[in-house]
Amino acid sequence: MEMTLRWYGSKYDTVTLEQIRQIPGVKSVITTLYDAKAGDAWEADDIRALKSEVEAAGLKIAGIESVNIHDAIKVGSPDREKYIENYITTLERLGKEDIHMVCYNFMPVFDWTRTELARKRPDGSTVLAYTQEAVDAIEPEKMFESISGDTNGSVMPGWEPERMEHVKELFELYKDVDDEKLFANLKYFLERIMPTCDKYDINMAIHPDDPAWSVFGLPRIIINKENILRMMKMVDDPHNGVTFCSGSYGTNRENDLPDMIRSLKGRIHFAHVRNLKFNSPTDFEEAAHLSSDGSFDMYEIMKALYDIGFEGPIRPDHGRMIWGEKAMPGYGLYDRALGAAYLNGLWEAIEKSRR
Ligand SMILES: [Mn+2]
Repeated sequence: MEMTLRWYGSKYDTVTLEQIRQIPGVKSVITTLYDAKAGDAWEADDIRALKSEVEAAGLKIAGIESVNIHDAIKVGSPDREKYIENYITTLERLGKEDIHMVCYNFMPVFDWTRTELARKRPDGSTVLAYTQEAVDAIEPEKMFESISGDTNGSVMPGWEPERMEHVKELFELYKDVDDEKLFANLKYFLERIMPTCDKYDINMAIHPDDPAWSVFGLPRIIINKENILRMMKMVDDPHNGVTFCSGSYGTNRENDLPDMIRSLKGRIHFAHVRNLKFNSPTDFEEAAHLSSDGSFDMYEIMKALYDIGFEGPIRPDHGRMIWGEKAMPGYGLYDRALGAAYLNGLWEAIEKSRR
């Protein structure tokens, strides 16, 4: 595996490349053109500029998170062709710059859902949290407003204000889209882009839905082992793969994470590894990466990745906000650096114990 950190670009991130460079074992970043709109073809010059900036700091780009998918592709409207063409152009330009992993998601309307961005934990740190009760009590249009006070001034991925202004219209767009339609539209998209992925050796890595169940009555398909294996078979190309995100699949306590990892051998192209602490099956908060701080066995998760021969980029995921840091919720430097060090430690121990 290749340890990385997510970086939003110097215009948006409070964390610098110089800081990332000093985290032991981190030699590359996962990044994106954060101002690119879903559906745009990325300019080759912008990709090159991003790459030079990262390389000037002594790091590499291990992959892109994310190249977002336009809603027309997800709902399967006739104008999707134009947006698929743009997506293919972006993939070609990334491939030409020697970038070979692209994370994306196929979630309708909301990229991810949390009901609190700064829940206080007993140690005084703050974390993102979710309660089903809070979701059930709120109108979807109010969702953004309800959390926007706690963003520390950051633009949250998938919750861009200009997008949230149109939430009502987005819901209208998805009203006839059920799980089966969403699967069909995903298949159509993948079949169209696979020749380009094969040509440039680009690993597509779908991010699971977060939380891994339907919210606000919207369809959700990338939620469990059955569905993800269906998707792998539906377009049976090694470049059609997965971002294994423990914190997202793990929201559903019925998902056996190490077992899911083992069933996806050869198809996990990217891993997000983090821990959650459950207070009830539908009330959870993000914890430190350490197993004993949350509800997951992080050793078993890393061991499963080791056992399937995982060689792709991996990153610590959302961290707690600690030591007075002010950053995008989940994306401060300190706790993610601790997470990277811990995951590296687990990996070293597993590796040596297997020799
Ligand atoms: Mn994730």
